[in-house]
Amino acid sequence: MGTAKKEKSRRTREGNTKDGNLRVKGENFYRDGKRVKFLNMYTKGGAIKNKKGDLVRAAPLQDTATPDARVQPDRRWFGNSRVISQDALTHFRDALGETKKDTYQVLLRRNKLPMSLLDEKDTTESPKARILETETYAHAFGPKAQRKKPRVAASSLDDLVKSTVDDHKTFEEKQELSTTLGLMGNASDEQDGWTQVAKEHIFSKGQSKRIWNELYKVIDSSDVVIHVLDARDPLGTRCKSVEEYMKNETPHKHLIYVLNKCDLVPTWVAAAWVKHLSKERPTLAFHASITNSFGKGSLIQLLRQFSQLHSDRKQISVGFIGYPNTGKSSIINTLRKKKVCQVAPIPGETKVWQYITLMKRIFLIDCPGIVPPSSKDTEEDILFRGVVRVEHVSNPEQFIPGVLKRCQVKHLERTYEISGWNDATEFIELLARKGGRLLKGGEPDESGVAKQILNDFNRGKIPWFTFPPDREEGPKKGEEGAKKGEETSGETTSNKRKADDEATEEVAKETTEPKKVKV
Ligand SMILES: Nc1nc2c(ncn2[C@@H]2O[C@H](COP(=O)(O)OP(=O)(O)OP(=O)(O)O)[C@@H](O)[C@H]2O)c(=O)[nH]1
Ligand SMILES: [Mg+2]
Repeated sequence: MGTAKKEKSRRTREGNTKDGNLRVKGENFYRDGKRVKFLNMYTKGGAIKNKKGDLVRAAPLQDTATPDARVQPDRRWFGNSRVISQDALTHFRDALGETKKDTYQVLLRRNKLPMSLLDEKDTTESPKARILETETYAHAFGPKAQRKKPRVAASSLDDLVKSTVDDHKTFEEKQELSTTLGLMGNASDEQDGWTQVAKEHIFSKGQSKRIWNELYKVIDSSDVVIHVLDARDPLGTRCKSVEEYMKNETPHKHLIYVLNKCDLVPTWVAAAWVKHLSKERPTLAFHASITNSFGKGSLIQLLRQFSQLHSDRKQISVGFIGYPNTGKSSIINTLRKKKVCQVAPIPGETKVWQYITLMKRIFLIDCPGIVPPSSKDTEEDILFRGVVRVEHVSNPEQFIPGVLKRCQVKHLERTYEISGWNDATEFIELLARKGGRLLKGGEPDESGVAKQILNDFNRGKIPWFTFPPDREEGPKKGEEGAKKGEETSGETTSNKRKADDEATEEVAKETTEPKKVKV
């Protein structure tokens, strides 16, 4: 203890420079001036009144008189305000809108701009669109009606019908999305206490609250979200509601598509799907395999670019989301070139989210498969997306006509080496006889064989794919060669695979000690 000066120099000497009361001899070092004032507010802070009860001095913060305040004239007060003309603002808004729409451009440092002022408001939400506010009921109808002619945007009846149909479609889409968005994990297509079709419990897999919570955790922690799609049915395995959620709630996160299992479809199909999906988001074709992958180099390159975009951050996290069994964990294993995540040909293999280090600055997050609840999807749709474990399906033979419809006869003949069936029952019987799967009395084991077929279908043993939009007729001229390759991804891939291997080596160099954190 000593004088303030001495005490201060002692503290500097000892490296204890944090602010606080200096303990000076003879002074009250428990309370400083600020604290004393604060405490006085409690003890002496009441209003002072005279004998008659008139207010002499109001309590702190209760004074109604405006204090004499004067703003010091200083040009700095006006330094930051900028005025721009309406034209310039419109031009800026247009340019901003374009950039935001373009998925290949990224808007950086959003929080430096007054985004809410610059965003164009959605016109459908504006009060002008609400008819009763612009034109009251009494104005249009009744004895005092003043309206001569209704204002209709369409010029002809056909136009009106078309716009009504369009409106209805958008309304239905919006409603469909809002049910899935609102409940996310609270799935039930029950309306007014009754359900249209009693769905088996297994067809609601991937919709539980627990899974959605995992999804939210992954989205919250990621800067880049990779939506993994199955190349055989990209639109079926797209989670529209999650995309919508991300567009509204987390517009600053990057969402990209990866079309996995490209080895199971002809090259022209994969190329057409990539072209189609690229209109909406950056899309990459991928084949997940530790030894013989495709598209790995481009994916790593893309992730590098993202990490460079956010060079101010210490690291970026990349989340993998999508339907169960689309190969999310397999892609992570491919990128790391070793088995870091559990992979299985059954849906629901990944149960909880999981962090994996790819490079010093890039982390990957594996997410369990999700299935957005939809009232439109039939059990067949859900089953053929590989969401359900086939062994739990009761009466699997009811889905075999669906398999026959989706697959070409020649592919089925080649896979099972049988021919000459007319319908699903005959097909199952032929197969059962060939494989010797018979029950007592020579009856074919229908359900066992049907389960086998469904498994083969989902695991890619039977070739099938959905046609890309506008390409139902098959490959174009230049793509014929690719079609010969059918089940492989064609010749061009071999060159690219070389590039992939180079990228792998780079990752191997950069990867730090494998660090796997299970949360
Ligand atoms: N042919 C082929 N099969 C693949 C490919 N990627 C993954 N698979 C297979 O698909 C199955 C499912 O892969 P997973 O990585 O477990 O899928 P997931 O998306 O993690 O599934 P969940 O954890 O259930 O959500 C495995 O049997 C993989 O071998 C691919 O590119 N081509
Ligand atoms: Mg997984």
